[in-house]
Amino acid sequence: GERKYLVAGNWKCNGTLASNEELVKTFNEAGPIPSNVEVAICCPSVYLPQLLSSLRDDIQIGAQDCGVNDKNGAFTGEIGAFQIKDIGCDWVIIGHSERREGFEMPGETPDLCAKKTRVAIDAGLKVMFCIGEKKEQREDGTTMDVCASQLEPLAAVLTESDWSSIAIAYEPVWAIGTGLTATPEMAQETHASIRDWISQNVSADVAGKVRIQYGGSMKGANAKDLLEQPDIDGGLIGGASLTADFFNVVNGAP
Ligand code: 3PY
Repeated sequence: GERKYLVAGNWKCNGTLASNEELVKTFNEAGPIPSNVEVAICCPSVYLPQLLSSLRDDIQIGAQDCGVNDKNGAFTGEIGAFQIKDIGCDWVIIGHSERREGFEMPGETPDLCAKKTRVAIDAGLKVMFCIGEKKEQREDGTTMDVCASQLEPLAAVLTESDWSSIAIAYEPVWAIGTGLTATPEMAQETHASIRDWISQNVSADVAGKVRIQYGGSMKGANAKDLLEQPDIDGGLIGGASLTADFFNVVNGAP
């Protein structure tokens, strides 16, 4: 197809200098990356310099979030998109469901996720923008309403050309960290609906070009069946990106 697969690891809050060194060695020795696949690793921000200096050049590197501030300033604890770009990263994940949900703090709103995306794109980063429904919402049949409500504020802050810097990561929340995976057919159906939404609300051209990654317990054992679906253009990989199995996903693209 016209879209290159995008397989990205999301390490979440895992790793130490020592364990990263091991994993980098594993990935660096894992053999060639197929020419129809783009690969990225999004690690905890403190370890970005470690990966930038040690991970093979054909794996891109990204952060897992950025601040909403677009310049230096009094934002204690924040990391600016311009800083992520400054040290040499290509990507940032925005709006992962774990951040939308919140930890000990209130979670991120759809508007905040959209604003961060604007700031990240202006800083020259590419964004993996996560969307997806919770279990009750799938059961209620509102999956696509939820996805649309997350895409609307995004579409509102992007010009048509900005979309070349966006990948959409569809991650059904009930499949994250649970070991449950959407069946390839279920995932394909939602991916097709998301592409259709983009076609209706942005343009057919953008819909044809934008990559829609699947996320949620994707691993070597299920990657091939997912990646064979016509509207699944890659993955955002949690747990399996912390092991050699990540390369089974990379090599699972048809
Ligand atoms: C998962 O694989 O569970 C993820 O959340 C990837 O982002």
